[in-house]
Amino acid sequence: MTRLRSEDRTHRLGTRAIHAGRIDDQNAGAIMPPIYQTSTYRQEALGLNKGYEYGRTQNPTREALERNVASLEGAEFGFAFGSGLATLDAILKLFKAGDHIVCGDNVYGGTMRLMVRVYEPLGLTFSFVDMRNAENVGAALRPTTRLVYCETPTNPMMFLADLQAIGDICQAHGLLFAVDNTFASPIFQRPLELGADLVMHSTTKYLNGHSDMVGGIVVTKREDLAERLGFLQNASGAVPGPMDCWLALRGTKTLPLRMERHDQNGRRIAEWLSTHRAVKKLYYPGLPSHPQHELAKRQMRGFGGMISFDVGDADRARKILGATRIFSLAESLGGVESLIGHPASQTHASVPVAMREAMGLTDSLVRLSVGVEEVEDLIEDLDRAIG
Ligand code: P1T
Repeated sequence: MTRLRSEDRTHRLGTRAIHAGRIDDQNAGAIMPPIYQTSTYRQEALGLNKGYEYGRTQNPTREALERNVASLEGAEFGFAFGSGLATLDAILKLFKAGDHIVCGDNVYGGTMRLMVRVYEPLGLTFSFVDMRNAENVGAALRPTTRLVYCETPTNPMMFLADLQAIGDICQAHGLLFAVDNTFASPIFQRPLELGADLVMHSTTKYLNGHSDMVGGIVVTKREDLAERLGFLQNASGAVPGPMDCWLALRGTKTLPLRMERHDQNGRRIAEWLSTHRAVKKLYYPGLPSHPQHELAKRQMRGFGGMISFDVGDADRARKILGATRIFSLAESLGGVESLIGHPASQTHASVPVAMREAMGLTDSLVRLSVGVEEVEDLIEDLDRAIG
């Protein structure tokens, strides 16, 4: 179980991003955390070791990442996994058959697939509700409800959930509250301060920021949850390798800088799209026209680089997706390079069509992950592609 040390709790966010979790390398004084690429550790005698016994159970590079992200989120404990979905898998294993979970109706397609296709057959029950209105959460509660799970902003509709309001409901009913903070990152949103018990990330995205690994992490302040998650991390064993932890950790050092630029570029491009005649609907919480802009300003410090827009015609969307030159057509998000995607056939293909349509996730919806390139180049690229 990886717990923060006192030195991981000092300083401001931008300094923590670089220093929290630091490994004090006695061997050579390496500035960067060593990659402990080892499956096991020499033991001096039976039962006598340096706190490391086996690579699934403990790894110093992994611990450095866990401390770093826990520190950024204002947590005490962190647990890294082999993917964002492996992280959610561990969270869902906190529950047992018969337990009920309330989840946002717009979440990453793979999140819903894991819940409905893997855990529902094992006896967990789920209600998917529109969390733009916190009252829907209260209305969905049952005597067996144990967890409320939400993304905000959501993938890909950029809907927001009022974390404080949902946190209050959870507290009043003794429920756990877990938030997927992948889209905002701890630089722009810190759910633990607003009532969440667990915060998870796909580290594949903004935390790594360079599209060169797949991983996930969950952090918490609560020792009881940490004990259970630490047990599950070892018992189920979906741990990330040390090299991937190192890549994520290298990424978090520049997270504040990158987020600032994603945010600047995101705002500029959203404003530009808002005046484009081909754009029928635009989803970006940083625009005053976003129905939840006031909430966005209240609970987020920036709005980031994720933008979705609807061009009203699937053929037109397909043409745009094939015509950009700087924006690459690809799944995933949060890297320094800009990506363009089609949620209906890519990231959310596993979501039932009726549910997709009800939330506005149409075949003509295009999703942008705006990178950190020169924004004028990005606008020219989109201008050429949208026509
Ligand atoms: O891909 P993985 O690291 O397992 O993370 C899953 C995941 C969890 N939560 C959110 C909000 C996500 O966006 C994702 C993965 N999303 C994509 C691959 C995507 O392109 O949207």
